[in-house]
Amino acid sequence: MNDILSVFDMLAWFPENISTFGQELDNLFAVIYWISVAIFFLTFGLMGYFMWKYRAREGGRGYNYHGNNIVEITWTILPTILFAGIGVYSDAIWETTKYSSKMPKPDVEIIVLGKQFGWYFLYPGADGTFGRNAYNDRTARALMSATNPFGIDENDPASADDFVVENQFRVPVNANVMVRGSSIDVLHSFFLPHARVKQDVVPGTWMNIWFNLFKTGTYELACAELCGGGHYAMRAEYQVLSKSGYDAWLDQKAMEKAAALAPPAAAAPAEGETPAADAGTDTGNDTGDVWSE
Ligand SMILES: [Cu+2]
Repeated sequence: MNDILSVFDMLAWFPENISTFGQELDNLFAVIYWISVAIFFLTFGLMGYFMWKYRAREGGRGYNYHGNNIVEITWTILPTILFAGIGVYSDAIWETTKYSSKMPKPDVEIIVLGKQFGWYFLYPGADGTFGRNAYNDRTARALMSATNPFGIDENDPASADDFVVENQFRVPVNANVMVRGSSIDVLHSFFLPHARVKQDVVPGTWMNIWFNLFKTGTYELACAELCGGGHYAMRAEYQVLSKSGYDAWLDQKAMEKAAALAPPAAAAPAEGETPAADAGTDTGNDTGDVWSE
């Protein structure tokens, strides 16, 4: 019997669960899945049986049939009870995963922006606090640009260690991670299959997404909303790191940012390396050399 059932068990196709609330979600999924399997065989089995029983026969006569109140009331009430029951059963896990008021106190906060076709992440750095940006201050939206998608106000001292990465998502293990998600163009869906997280991100508003992952490793991050021609490429890997590994990564990023902001003393152009020296390499491409004329 188990061998027969395992043929239909698509639940085995799920990726490994690494989320604290994942098992509860998988149980809900399993209940709905097996109810669907049972109803599928019941309805199609009956349909096949009746097709055979009432098949065309020599001398058979069709007759008009104007419904049956008992049957119609039954097939209205039974699904109503079934769907209401699934609704009540799933409410607890829905509250746990999606209600902002029920989310645990975050250990780590990250801001994510979907874009065609990738993901920008803003980390608060080692101090764990974001400086002024478009998420926490609407007026900072004026600072948003292609090179500053989060509208970070670098004049705010708290912004000094805030850093942005593209398609490089890192979270610590065994921590309540709160992600504030939005999009800079169209609808995207922030999908972490192993973490059992899937949340649409919508331009113009912020969605709260939380999870707590109990296993370190490298996993898949994908966009689960058909968002344009490059949708297929909107995937990346993310890492669940040990606490020390995560802190080391934050320190490394802070150093990289400090180096990038430092005065470019060593990078000063050498003599003879003026823009004019490039003139001879002009390819004739109109969009190439913005410095000419
Ligand atoms: Cu997308």
